[in-house]
Amino acid sequence: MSNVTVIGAQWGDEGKGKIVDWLASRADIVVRFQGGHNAGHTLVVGNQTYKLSLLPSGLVRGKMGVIGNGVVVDPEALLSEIDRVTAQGLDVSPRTLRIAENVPLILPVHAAIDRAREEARGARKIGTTGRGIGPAYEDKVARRAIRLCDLAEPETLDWKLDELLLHHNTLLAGLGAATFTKEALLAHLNGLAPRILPYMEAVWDLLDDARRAGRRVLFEGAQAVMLDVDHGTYPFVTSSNTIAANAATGSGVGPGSVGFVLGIAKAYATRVGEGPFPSELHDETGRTLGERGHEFGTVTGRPRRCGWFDAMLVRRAVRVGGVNGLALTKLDVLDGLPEIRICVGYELDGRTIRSFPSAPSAQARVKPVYETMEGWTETTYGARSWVDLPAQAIKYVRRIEELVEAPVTLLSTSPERDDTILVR
Ligand code: 2SA
Ligand code: MG
Repeated sequence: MSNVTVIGAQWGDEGKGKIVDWLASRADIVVRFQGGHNAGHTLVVGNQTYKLSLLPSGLVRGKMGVIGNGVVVDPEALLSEIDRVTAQGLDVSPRTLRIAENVPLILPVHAAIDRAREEARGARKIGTTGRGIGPAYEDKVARRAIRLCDLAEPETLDWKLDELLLHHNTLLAGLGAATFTKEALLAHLNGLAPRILPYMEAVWDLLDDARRAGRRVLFEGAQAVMLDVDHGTYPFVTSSNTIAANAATGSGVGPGSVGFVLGIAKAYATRVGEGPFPSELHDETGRTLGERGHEFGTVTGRPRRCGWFDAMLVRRAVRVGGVNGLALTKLDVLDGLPEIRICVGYELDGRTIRSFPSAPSAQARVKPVYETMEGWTETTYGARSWVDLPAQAIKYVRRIEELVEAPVTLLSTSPERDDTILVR
């Protein structure tokens, strides 16, 4: 196996954690390249359930984990996650985890702004995770971010915090929220620095050495294409590029290292937070999907909105994400439904269109166009081979392949790692 990059092909929570875990056993290094502790990856290994936010999933399999420069790291959240999984028996140490020296940090001030802004937006809120992700990325682009390497230089930290607070305290005061003092932030960072600095590394160098040595790298995406800051349903998106191209920029490797791009898609659709969702169901079927699929946010516990598989949005994710093959998850949640629908286009002002519009009011006006298929009565839960699947389920998978114009290469039939069918 060459390198593989895993990305979400819908709005996140497609079950990337399990697939990454399955692939991690075949890789040497697992790299996170974007997002932060807004991500939530659930891994079930035997009778242990690991809920990871910031840590690369490969650590669960004893593989080296790398946090690339494209991530935003909340040092406090990272250290408490390390403590939590260490208590579960994982080995997380500077031997197994490396963090890019140029990674921007999320400070308490970022989460405060994230929440104050969401509150100020009221009905127009984005529905963020409130973790400070957006404000931290803004600081990176605005060239005022505190980066991991700054923790090793007290004099740099001092003037950078002045600059940062000049900006953010003005904003917080404007929003009617409490401001921060430099002393408090300095104490916060200096308290965390001794524990986090030992993980610091020039990961671009480490990853290129790995490439030259023929080691296999797995890039682990968080969130999904429809939440990409450029290609998603803007402004209801996260603040990073979630597509495979960012695996290169977000970790400091050349584009050739991205390798095979595996898009993960759920057999239906879910979304947490606000924003357009043309195939959303507000009826009993929607509630059934949510209950059977245990559709609650890993990080925030928010119930996820549920709906039918939107083939046109996944087709778009395939195209802009550079997806070579899809892993389809949670097919079993559809078991027993008398009929299943697939969104195959949209109706906008009486016209049928295939591509979801970009302008907000057009997005609000589109209606889904469905194709209906007969369901299956048998269970697909835990199936480990293609021949174990009901004929109608196979038909559903094949129809998805045709519509999204990409092959389904993996099928996941339960949270257990071994309940995975390699289709080709
Ligand atoms: P943010 O916090 O700025 O990244 O939020 C912006 C939008 O991105 C969405 N978003 C997510 N959507 C699905 N899953 C995510 N991770 C957690 C999980 C979510 C949770 O894996 O379950 O626990 O609620 C995730 N992270 C960000 C978010 O809903 C906004 O629409
Ligand atoms: Mg998740």
